[in-house]
Amino acid sequence: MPFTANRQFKASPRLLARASGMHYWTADGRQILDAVAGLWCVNAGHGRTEIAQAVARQLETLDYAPGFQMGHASAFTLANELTRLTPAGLDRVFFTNSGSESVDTALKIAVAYHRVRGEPGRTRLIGRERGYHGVGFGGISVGGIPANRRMWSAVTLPGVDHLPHTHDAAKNAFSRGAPEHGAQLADELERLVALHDAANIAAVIIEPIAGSTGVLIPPRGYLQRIRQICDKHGILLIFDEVITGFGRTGSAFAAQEFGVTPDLMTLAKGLTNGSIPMGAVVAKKSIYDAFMQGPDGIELFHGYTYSAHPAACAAGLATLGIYQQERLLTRAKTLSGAWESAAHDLRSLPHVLDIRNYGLILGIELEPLAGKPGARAFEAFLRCFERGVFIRTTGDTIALSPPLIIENAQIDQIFTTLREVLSRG
Ligand code: PXG
Repeated sequence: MPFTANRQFKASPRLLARASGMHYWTADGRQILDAVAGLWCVNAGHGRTEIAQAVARQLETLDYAPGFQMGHASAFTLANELTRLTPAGLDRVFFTNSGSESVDTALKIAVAYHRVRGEPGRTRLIGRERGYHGVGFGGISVGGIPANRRMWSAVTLPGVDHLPHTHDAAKNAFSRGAPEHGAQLADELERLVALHDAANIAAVIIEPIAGSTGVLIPPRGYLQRIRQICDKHGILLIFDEVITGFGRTGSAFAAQEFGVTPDLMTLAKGLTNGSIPMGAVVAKKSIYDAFMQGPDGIELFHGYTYSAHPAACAAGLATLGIYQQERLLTRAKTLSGAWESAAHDLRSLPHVLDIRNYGLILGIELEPLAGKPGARAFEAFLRCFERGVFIRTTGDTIALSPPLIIENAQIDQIFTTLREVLSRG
């Protein structure tokens, strides 16, 4: 089982059987409010019939279409619809099947881009401590989660450095929205450039808001500064928007929310509302064009059997339609005030070290139990689940990211349940 304590789970399984709107139902019929949107992906809520019907229609019409030297119309339609939402200039799309594949694809495009432009020395990649970029070898190499790297440290990619993470509990605890302190941490990138020479560096990849490692919101001005330094040295900037994309922050993408445009962005999850696996890399046209200058023939030796799978394209098109019709991509802005104040009301409960929020994202960091990291938050997860609310924990941080269709009464239910659970200490 993925990232699961197999023996514990099998001793006491938690099986989901059905989902609709804001809720799951367990195999034994209990209704559970979903405060995580599955795993940060079901942004339009569960069981959307428009998506199910579009997928069914697609499978009956064209079940599979090979993507190598062949195409089908919905792949291009989805790419066009998607790039109506992405920042101006980011209008070339490569489809994958997951966030991990999107990350490895983006890293490969970045390195190849410099090579086709005649700068083959630019191969080094820079990630960040506490970054999560999936589980491919590329992703764990630029990622900064010790447990995800430890077993494979001898076989991660060479030529990778990490910027420091931006979490500064001493200065920024209980920040509402973007924290005040830490923009200067971007200058660490200058240090790496001085050390290696820009002529050897291909790209920097960061999550605008780090999700999996405990909800780390970028300090004010940090992303802008990273962008400036990348521009100064011709380094590509990749935003991993697998979690922050599709309305999570209150804008379609974090790039727009923070006013910083990357050169490449990696997407997945919300692209199909979690219904059919699909990811994408969106690139600036100038990157695409660089590949079109070489000899006629295959320009990028990369792709997947299921790139732009027709069922995933149908799901993606139906999903983007729902986001637009229901104005879901900006709904987090409307709700974030209520979300933020309900969240920060938990501040005085026992063992709460920090509460951090942005859009419809929340991290509540708990004091670890002595000698048992993660155990206190996991206990809270189990108690919330017993009380009918599904939360997610990472280490000792509770991470919430509900579907964007959430109503105020459901926000109340989440925080009332958390209050009961955390009050017990
Ligand atoms: N990048 C980012 C920023 C992610 O959050 C991936 C890449 C990889 O995506 P795939 O589709 O290969 O899993 C992710 C995935 C959690 C959690 O609870 C987060 C993810 C996956 C599972 C659980 O924090 N993010």
